[in-house]
Amino acid sequence: MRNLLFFIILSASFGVKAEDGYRLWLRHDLIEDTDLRTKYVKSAAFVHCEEVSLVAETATRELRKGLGGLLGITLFDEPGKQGDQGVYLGIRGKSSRIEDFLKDNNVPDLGSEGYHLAADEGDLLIIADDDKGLLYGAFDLLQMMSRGESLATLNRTERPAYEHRILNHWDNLDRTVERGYAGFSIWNWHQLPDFIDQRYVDYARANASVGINGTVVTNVNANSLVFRDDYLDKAAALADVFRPYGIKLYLTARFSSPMELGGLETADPLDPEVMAWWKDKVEEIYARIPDFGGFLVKANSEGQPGPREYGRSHAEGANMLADALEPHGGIVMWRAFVYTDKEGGDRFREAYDEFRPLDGKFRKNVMLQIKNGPIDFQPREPVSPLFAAMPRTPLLLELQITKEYLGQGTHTVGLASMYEEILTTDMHPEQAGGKVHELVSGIAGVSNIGTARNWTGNLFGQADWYAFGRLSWSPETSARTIFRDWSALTFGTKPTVVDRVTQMLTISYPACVNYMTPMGLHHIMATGHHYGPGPWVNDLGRDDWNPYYYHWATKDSVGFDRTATGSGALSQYPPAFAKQYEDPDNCPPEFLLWFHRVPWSMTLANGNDLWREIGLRYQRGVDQVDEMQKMWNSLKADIDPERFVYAAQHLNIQRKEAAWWRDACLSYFHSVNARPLPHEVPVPARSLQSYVDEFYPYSPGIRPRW
Ligand code: BDP
Repeated sequence: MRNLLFFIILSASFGVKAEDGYRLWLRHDLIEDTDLRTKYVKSAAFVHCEEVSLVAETATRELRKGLGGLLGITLFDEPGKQGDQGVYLGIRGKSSRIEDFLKDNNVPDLGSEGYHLAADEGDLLIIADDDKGLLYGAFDLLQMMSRGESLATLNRTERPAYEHRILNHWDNLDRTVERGYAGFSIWNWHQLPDFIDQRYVDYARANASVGINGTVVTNVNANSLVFRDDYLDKAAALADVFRPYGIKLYLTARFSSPMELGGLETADPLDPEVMAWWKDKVEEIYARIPDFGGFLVKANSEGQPGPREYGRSHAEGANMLADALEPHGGIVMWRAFVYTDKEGGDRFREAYDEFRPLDGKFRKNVMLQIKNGPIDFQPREPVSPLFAAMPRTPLLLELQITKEYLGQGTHTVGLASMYEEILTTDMHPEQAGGKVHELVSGIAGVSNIGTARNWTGNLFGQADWYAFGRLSWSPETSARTIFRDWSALTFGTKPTVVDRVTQMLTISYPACVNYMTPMGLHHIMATGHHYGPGPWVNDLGRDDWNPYYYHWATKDSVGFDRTATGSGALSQYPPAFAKQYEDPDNCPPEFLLWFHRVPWSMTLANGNDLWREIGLRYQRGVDQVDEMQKMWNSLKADIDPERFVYAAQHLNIQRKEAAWWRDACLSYFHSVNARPLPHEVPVPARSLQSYVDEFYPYSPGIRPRW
C-alpha cells in the first residue's frame, strides 16, 4: 500500500510515462541508442508494399506504425527525405523488387504463411508466397528491431511448424470466464455487432504478432445460443475484425443444439433430421463468415451432452459435424478430455481406452484435441499416452495458458518451461520422429486473457501468452530464448534486466512444482475452484474428484500405482517409453508418485528418504520464490514504477501462498504418517485444522452454475 501511494505521488510529480502493460510486447518506443537508430533508419526509411489485400495492408500499416515509434520518423511509401533505402514487402512473382533479389538468391518454397527476411543492397526485404507471410514477416522484423538485433546480414527463412495455432477461450456469453483470472471476457456479446471495442483489434494484432492464426471465442462447456441468428451476426462482426490479421474464428458446438435451439427431439448424430439441422446451421454460418474455421467440441465429459447418449461413438459424433463442415473447408476439433460417469477405474486411463480403438475412424477434417497430460493440466504431468497411440488421426496438443492449477492470477510461473518439457518429450526413444511436437499437427492453448488493463492480470502471464504463440509457430524454440525475447520486448534491452527477468522466469516453474506438487503428487488442490491446497479432501461425490484418491496417503505409503500391479495405465505408453517409469528406483523423481505407491521410508538416489525429500522440495519451492522476489526487487531502478509495483505485489502474494502450500500439505501428510519434518523446514505456522477450515467461496474462475 505504501509502495502504491508512493508511486502515485511519484508519477504525478515527475510525469512518469504510464506503463500499464496494455501494449504487451508491442511497445515500439523510440530506440534510445542513437547509433543503432541511425543504422536502422538507413535501411528502413520508407515501407513499400506491392501487394494489394486486406492482410498485406495490415502488414504495411503495422510496419509503418511500429517503425515510426521505434525510429521516431514518419514512414511513407517511397524513398524521400529520410533516405533512399527502405523495407519492401512483396509476394514472389508479383513484386519487381523481390524478383530482382530472387535473380541472384535462392529462397526456398515458403508455403502459406511462411516468409523470408533479407538485407539486400541496403534495403530490407520481406518475401512471402502469400499475404499472411508478409504479415508475420513484418511482425518478426519489428521484434528484431525492438530487441536491437543486427540486420546487416539478415537472410532467414521462417515457416510455421503447423497450420493450426489456435487460442481457446473458455468465455461464456454472459462474459464470465471459466478458469479466467484476468477479469471478465473481452467479448462484449451484448453490444456486438454494433459496438466494436478497440480491444478486439489489439487482441488480433497481439496474436498475429506471435503467429497465432485461429481463435475459439466460446467456452468448451458450450451454450447453443451462440448459434442463434443474432449471435451469429455478433460472431461475424468479430471475424471481420480478425480477418485482416490472418485469424480465423471458430466456435464451440454444444452437441444438443439441435434440440435446444432447433426443437428436435434428439441430437442423435445418425438421425437424418439432426444431420440436416447441422448442415443448415453450418451453411448459415458460412453465409456470414466465409472463412469460418470450424467447431471445437467437448462431448460426454463433465456433464456435456454427446453421442454416447445415443449409443454412438465419439467418431460417429465428430464425423457427422465434419460432414457438415467439409464442403466449406471447416474442421472439427474433438476433445479427448473425456472421462465417464462410471466410477472405479483410473481416470488416467480413460481417454486412451475410449479413443485408441477409434484411430482411423475419423473423417479427414477431424482433429483430436488432447490435453498435454492424461489427468488435467497439473503443475507437472507425464504426457498423455494418446499422443503415441493415434497414428492415423491428426492430433492437436491442448495446453493451458490460464493457470488453473498453477497459482491462477497471482503466481508468476513461466509456462514456457513446462511447454518445452512437453513438446520435447520423446515417446518413441528408439526411433526418429517421436517427440510430442512431431506427433501432433497443431497446438491449441486455453487463453489467460480478460478485461484486465494489462490483459492477463498477472503481468508475467503475458509471457505465457507470448510463449504459446512462439511455440505454436516453432515448437523447438527454447524456453530460455522465449523468456529473453519477451523480457527485452516488455522491459527493454538493458542486459541486467533481460538476464534477471529470464532467470526469474526460469526458476519460477520448478518453484511452483516444488511448493505445490513435488515428487509427482497431483490433483491435491482445493475443491471446485482449485485455489490453494486440499490434499485432505475425501468427501466428494465420486472417488476421482477427491484429491485423496490421487495420493492415498497412509501411515506407511503414498502414491498411485499405475504399473501392472496397479491400474496398469503405464502399459498405455510405447514400451520403450514406459520403461523409464517402470521401476520405482529408476523412475525420474518428479514422476515417482504418478506411477508408484511407495513407502515414505523409501531411499532415493540422493540418499534422502522420500518423506525428507518431499519436505525439502516444499521448502525449496518457497526459497525459490524468495529468490524471484530478490531478483525482481534488484530491478527497481530499471523498471517503470507502475509495472514494478504491480508485479512486486503479486510476488508478495505468491510468497505467502507458497508458504501456505508447504505448511498445509506437510501438516496434512505429517498427520497421516507421523514422521518428523526435516529440520530445515519450519514448523507450520498454524494447525492442520485451520488450513482445512479455510473457506473462500468467491475465488475467481469458478464454473458458473445456471
Ligand atoms: C478442467 C476445468 C474445467 C474445464 C475442463 C475442460 O476445471 O473447468 O471445463 O477442464 O477442460 O481443468 O473441459
